[in-house]
Amino acid sequence: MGASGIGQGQPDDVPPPTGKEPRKPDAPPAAGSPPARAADARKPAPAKVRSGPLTRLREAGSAALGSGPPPGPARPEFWRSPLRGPWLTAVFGLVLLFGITVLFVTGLLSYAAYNPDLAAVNDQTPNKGWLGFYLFSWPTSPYWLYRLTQGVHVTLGIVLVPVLLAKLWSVIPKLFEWPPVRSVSHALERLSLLLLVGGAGFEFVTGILNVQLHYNFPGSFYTLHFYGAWVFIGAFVVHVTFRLPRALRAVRERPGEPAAGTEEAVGLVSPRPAAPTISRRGALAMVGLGSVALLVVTAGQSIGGWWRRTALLAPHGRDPGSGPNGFQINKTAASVGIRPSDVGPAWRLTVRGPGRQVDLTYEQLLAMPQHESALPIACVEGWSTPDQRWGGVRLTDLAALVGLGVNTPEALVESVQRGGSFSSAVLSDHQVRDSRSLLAVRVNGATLSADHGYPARAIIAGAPGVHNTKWVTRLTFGEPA
Ligand SMILES: Nc1nc2c(c(=O)[nH]1)N[C@H]1C(S)=C(S)[C@@H](COP(=O)(O)O)O[C@H]1N2
Ligand SMILES: [Mo]
Repeated sequence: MGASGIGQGQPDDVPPPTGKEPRKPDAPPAAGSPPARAADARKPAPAKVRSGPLTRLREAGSAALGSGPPPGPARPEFWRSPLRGPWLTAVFGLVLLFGITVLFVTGLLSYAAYNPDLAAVNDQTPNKGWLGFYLFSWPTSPYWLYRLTQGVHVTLGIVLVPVLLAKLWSVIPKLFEWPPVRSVSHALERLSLLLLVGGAGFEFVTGILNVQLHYNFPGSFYTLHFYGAWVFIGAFVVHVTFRLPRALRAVRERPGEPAAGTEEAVGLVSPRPAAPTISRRGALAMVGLGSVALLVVTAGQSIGGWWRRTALLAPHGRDPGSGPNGFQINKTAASVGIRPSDVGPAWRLTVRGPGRQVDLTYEQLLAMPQHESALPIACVEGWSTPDQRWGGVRLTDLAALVGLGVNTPEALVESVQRGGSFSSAVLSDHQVRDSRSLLAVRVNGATLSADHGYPARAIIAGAPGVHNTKWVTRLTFGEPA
């Protein structure tokens, strides 16, 4: 801590000033001090820090020779906000530690919910290798599980944006650290920060573009967001390991920061702070208010029903229409090229099992035992609907048509839709066997609308929306031939 008194005329053994002490906004920059550096802070102050015209001259000379920071953001005194300091950075950091952990876990769950190991058509990242080590067969109960985890993932991701931006703002002087690289370990640390900041930006940007339906990035969203998450979380773990103790120490102290020049303060506390226009707690409250505002205009899309009207940022629109089919539609029939002839009188449901096949007309399907189940649609984009009352035929009853008994195997569900990664899906055996899983022909007492999948669609307990295939024309039970 030898440098803590630099520029403030304090001997080294004087403790750093506390936040209660009045600051001196107009105090001149620490003229004789070299830029505060963590390494310097640990060394005893060299004699030359006594400021004076001679020292200043020497400083100017060494700057000219390239050893000092160039004018501009690399100089600590360039940054003048009196708010920056270990306390504020630590508070934002701890909020992000909690929030990003939840984002990562719910993100991994979202991938698991697709049952990617079951079949190639379910897997958007087939080359994941051991990154899929944690995968498990997605349960059908509780049936609202995906609605919850994905709603939390998307809503929290949006709500954390102000906190992320504030955290980056609070540490921005460090981006311009001088010299940019001091040693091999310092270079490695900076590289990990590049992955951390770049990774965070990448994950938030791809996630938000996806939920806003702007698929304007190269490659598949799933691939980018999945691998990006692993790169980011690696850097995140490294960062938390090194910084958590310091952050915990900082929040236990008062918002007033240690003096400029201490190890904690390096790069954060301005050596030449401007007069404050807001307190640290005030700044924190403003960021919190920003997050709450985003929560209020976002959460409604995951609650659905009446609350959807409050989802000002929902890209699909706030009014899904009225009547039994009046709930959120993802892709309309027209938008994915479903022709009236595909779903007209010529439509057939083909049911295939080992060595057997049955073709049903729409009327024959309606003549089978009809059941009801109340299940939501929960999309990966974070929106969902409250439970809808679906009516149709149990998947197990359809399996029975091709001679399969109680131990119904997994099933490939295919749509009349040509192409598109969501036109087919493989359901696990326990998804098929769940008595709530239907090939639905009705919803809320009415015939399915064209956009909700007429003549028939899959409705699977607990599954993500993407596995509720619309405009179904073929079911293949067991090993696809
Ligand atoms: N054939 C087909 N089925 C599909 C899709 C699709 O694009 N094509 N989208 C899926 C997705 S991603 C969701 S969230 C749900 C949405 O169902 P809804 O439009 O009836 O609300 O349908 C699923 N079924
Ligand atoms: Mo979806």
